[in-house]
Amino acid sequence: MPRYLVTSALPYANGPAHLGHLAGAYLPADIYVRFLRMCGEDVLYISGSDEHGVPITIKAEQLGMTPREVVDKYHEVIKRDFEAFGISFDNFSRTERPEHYGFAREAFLDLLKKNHITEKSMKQFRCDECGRFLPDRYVRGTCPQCGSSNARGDQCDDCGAWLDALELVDPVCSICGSTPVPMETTHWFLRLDCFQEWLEEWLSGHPEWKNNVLNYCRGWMDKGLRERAITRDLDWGIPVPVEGAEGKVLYVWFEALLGYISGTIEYFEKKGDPDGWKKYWKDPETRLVQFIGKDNIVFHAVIQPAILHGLGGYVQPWNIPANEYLNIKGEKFSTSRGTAIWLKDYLAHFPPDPMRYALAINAPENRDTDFSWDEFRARNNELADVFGNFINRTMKFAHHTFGGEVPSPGPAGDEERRLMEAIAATRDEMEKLMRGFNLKAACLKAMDLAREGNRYFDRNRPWETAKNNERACATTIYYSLQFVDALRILFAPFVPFSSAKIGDMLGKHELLWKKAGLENLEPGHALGRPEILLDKLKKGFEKVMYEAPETGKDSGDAGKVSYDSFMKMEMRVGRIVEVHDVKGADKLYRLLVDMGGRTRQVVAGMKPYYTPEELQGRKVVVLVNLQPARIRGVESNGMILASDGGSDRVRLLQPAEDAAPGDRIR
Ligand code: B3M
Ligand code: ZN
Repeated sequence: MPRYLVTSALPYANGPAHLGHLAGAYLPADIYVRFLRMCGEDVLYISGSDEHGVPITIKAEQLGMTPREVVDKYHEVIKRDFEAFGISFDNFSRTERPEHYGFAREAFLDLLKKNHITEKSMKQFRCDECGRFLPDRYVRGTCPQCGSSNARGDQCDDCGAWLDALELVDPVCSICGSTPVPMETTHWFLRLDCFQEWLEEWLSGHPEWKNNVLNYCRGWMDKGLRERAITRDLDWGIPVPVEGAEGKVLYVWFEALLGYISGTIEYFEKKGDPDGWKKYWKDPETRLVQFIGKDNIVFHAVIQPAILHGLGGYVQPWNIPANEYLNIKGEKFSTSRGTAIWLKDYLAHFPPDPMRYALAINAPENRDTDFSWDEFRARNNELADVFGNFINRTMKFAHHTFGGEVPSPGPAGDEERRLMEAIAATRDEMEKLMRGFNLKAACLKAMDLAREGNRYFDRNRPWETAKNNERACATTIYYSLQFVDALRILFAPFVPFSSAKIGDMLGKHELLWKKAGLENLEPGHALGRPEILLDKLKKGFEKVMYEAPETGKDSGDAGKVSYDSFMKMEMRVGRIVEVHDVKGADKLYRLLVDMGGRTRQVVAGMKPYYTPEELQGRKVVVLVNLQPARIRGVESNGMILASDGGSDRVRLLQPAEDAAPGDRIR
């Protein structure tokens, strides 16, 4: 009997989860595992926070926090928001754990011993301005493969190419915008080239995989694999376990892939079964299914299999159903770029199921899709009208006409037989689609079936037969209730919260896929109270998400802000420690500001009003939790406050002499 080990890409703990995460690698995985569990399969669903690498250190610098503070904060936020959306991990682990360090180190040393890793010197970009090496996202430029300006030192966001920063066209330092210089440094390389033959053979054994994944891998193979640096000059991450590697850590994409295994080990440790993980990761009966976004294909379908093959004895991915991107106004959702609709902002106003349904039925399974609030409203109202309304009116009849019990039906006619057959046929078609990762098509089938139920109800007019043919009415409501139970089952992977509510209304919670289409509700079975499953939404409903928080109740007029709103703005004392020009910008300074032990970079239009000497060492007031921005290509993390009395009188706010950097302004 096969067992399923399902994973979702480990989200970087550098910000909250957004709709793009959900649509890409988490909702599809959750729909799939819920379905498999309903089929009685042995399933384990593992994910966790990816807590190392440059995405974390850049965020830490932007926020003036330590990397550990960033990951501790966002690991909890991401975990909380996914759970609120019903993403049913068996374990949501994290890579900033000693056990993960140990596992990753062992793997590195094992590969080194087997000569799958070699030490070499290489050129790496360094910024003289910032006085540091620039691994991965610390360099930006134009992608040599697709020409996108969205390329960063290790990967192009648009075409997903895994790059060497030195390949970038017009590279610039992401921090200060200056041109970096290639410098000699030593790193350890995974000898990917040695795996080319084995990988081609292994990949050729998966013709059933999605085309976007296979085409992508084929492109990589055709170019010829070469050895890749899997260590970095960073002080945050897992130190390289080799003498003489001080100041170097394992490349996040090497060790995070091992996070799936260490997260499984953690799960079984917690269950008191320390060897339990082995049957999932070492027994060929396991089907490893990895849900990811398309930008992670190379790491999961090329790098990870090479590592696992090099280690020996591990299962390989059975399928990698990578999704394309969910975009908003044509732009990929991105935490690091701050273009996102955060799960917590959505959940503050709306329930999870309508969004689960909208993202499932519009899933970017084979091409990028664009999210819009209008489309979401249409899907929400479709769910409320077709699915919710049918259930509501059936339940209302069962209560008003049949005293809250399942009525005894008359003999089933053709209509009823056809209805029950339609359920069974949909159940089997959906199973085939789900097992083939065509989750969107499966969702559409379920909604088509729900429409069928409404048509049956309308054709048999129970509101009339209740008055003139109670037996016929009882038959209609009896079969409509069986149909409601079938919808409860078939929609459960997509809208689990609504399915559970229907279970409360029916007094039936068993979730077995094969029972959809059977008459599971006996005549006389007592029913729960009917309740409205979903509210319809009016045009412009989403404004509530973008309005400023409620003004204070006692103010009586808009325009005033409540104390709570004011306190959301975090202002602190800072001291300017460095003043730099910004290339090509005659009004801007790039300032380094000491915030009490940590320095943050802020771009300020102060050049017309102050000389560098007047600014050097000056104490200022900084708004620190302003969304990071890029001004003339230079990262700016915060705002320095000044009074503006017109173009000839702009004066910096001046904290008291004895105020110290880091002091909070209240
Ligand atoms: N942290 C997600 C990303 O590229 C990356 C996945 C790791 S899965 C081991 O946004
Ligand atoms: Zn590219």
